[in-house]
Amino acid sequence: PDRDHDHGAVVEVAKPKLARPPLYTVLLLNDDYTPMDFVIEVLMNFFSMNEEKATQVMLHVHTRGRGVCGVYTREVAESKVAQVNDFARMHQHPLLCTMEKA
Ligand code: TYC
Repeated sequence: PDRDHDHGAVVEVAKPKLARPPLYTVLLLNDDYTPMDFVIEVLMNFFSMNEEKATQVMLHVHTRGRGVCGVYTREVAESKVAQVNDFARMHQHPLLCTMEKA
């Protein structure tokens, strides 16, 4: 509380609280058919990973079943999921991208 200069009274100073937006994890799911190179291309082009990082994440998904592409606000996450799934379908691959609350 801040002291009021004239009267010594306690003055409540408004401190606007900015709530952090909820975050969402965007995930890739493994499947038996999508080529590894295609998954690497997706991770580089939609999630700004370099080739080394994209390869690591692709191999993690391949061996563990799912893996994290990134963490975003809801609207950005929804947009990534839609773009990746559209791109995969356009190339007739069954690759699935999904999101969940972080
Ligand atoms: N399992 C696929 C293969 O053996 C590769 C792959 C990796 C597919 C990650 C999807 O999200 C994926 N060709």
